[in-house]
Amino acid sequence: MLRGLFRKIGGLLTGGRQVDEGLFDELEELLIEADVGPGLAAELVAELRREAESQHITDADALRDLMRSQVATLLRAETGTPEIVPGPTPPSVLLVVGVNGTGKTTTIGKLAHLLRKQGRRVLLAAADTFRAAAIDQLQIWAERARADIVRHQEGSDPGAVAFDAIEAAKARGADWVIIDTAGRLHTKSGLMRELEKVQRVCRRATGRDPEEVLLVLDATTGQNALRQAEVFGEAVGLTGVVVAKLDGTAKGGIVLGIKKRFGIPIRYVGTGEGIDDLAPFSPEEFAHALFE
Ligand SMILES: Nc1nc2c(ncn2[C@@H]2O[C@H](COP(=O)(O)OP(=O)(O)OP(=O)(O)O)[C@@H](O)[C@H]2O)c(=O)[nH]1
Ligand SMILES: [Mg+2]
Repeated sequence: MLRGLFRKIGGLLTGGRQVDEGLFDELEELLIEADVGPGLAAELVAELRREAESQHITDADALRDLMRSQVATLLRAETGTPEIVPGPTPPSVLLVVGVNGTGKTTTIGKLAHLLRKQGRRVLLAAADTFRAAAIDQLQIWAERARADIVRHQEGSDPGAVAFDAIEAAKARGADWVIIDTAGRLHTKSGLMRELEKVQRVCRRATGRDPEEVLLVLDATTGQNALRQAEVFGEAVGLTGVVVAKLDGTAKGGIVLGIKKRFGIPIRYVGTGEGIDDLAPFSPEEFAHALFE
């Protein structure tokens, strides 16, 4: 699924090449190129160098195995499971946030489908009221995934949509409410406040925090993703990240940076535009894909 994510790195650590300083330098360059970020790339390579020395590793194949386990360890979620877990009583609430066009609405369609396949009743809340087209787009996903939807008019209050959706979910016995929100520039504080309001409304309707606040990141945006995670994290307290569009890039490095810097678990990865193109994130698979 993630094949070729880091093609060049895979090419570097093969073919019985000897481990020397030049190899570590090249590796660091390639990690930076793959959006791992200069600081983290240097850190990873320094640690790899130390381990390689202490284990007397001299060929690239063994170094590759060492790096795979290093990366898998970094990515393993210390807290909780990689997949979403429902709250104590239904409905559980999943709030989806992120900047414009990262893949929020598409991810919601895929998630609804995933939960439906597990026999859960799902209700989508069209709290991206900014454009009529956004509401229609969510409606189409609801139909595809066989989920319910609560929608209001274009331009209506997103908080009111979230509240009505949760009330409808209670009445209909839905297990999950997934709230779509308008993409927003993380630099616009007014819009960030609006998001906080939606979250407060959720608390009022259920008496607890949303089970999940998922930030959807576009894998192709590079290091700016870190800034997005920081700002959305401050505003609404993220519980997890979905990295969408991993199929469209050879630069999956932000996954490492996000986990390392914020400790937020990567819950799912998006690998295409289809309804089945979402998979629970696997650190082992990701570490393996580094060198395929
Ligand atoms: N290749 C690929 N395309 C994706 C993926 N996820 C979403 N897309 C595409 O990215 C584009 C934007 O997706 P949306 O789901 O509308 O993004 P959004 O975050 O809801 O956008 P706004 O509501 O405008 O902020 C669409 O063309 C999707 O088909 C993915 O995992 N892989
Ligand atoms: Mg959208």
